Amino acid sequence: MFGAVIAHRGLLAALAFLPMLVAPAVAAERYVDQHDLMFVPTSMTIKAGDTVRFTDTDRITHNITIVNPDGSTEDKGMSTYSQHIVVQFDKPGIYKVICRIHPDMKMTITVEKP
Ligand SMILES: [Cu+2]
Repeated sequence: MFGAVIAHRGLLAALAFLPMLVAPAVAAERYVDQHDLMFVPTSMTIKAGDTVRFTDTDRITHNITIVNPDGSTEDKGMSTYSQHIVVQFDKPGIYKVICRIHPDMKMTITVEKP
């Protein structure tokens, strides 16, 4: 009986680790600055499911608008100095990121299959 309890606990311990063994790679967070009226960097390649943290390091207000691969847009809002906006990219494709306030600010994010 005692041995059975020990074995049971061992099985539970093994099951607890199972998700770590079978789970896909954890999504990464990548970083982009809005600096000197530019996105830095101006392009990056990420995996589907990753998030990108856009940080406004200018002392002015910027906007984050995502242009999806199909041309539709999603306005993610405004940021001011030191604030950030986090966007998750779930589907593969080529996305543009623009600032509605400063038309010259743009970057490309290529999202690959995970
Ligand atoms: Cu801007």
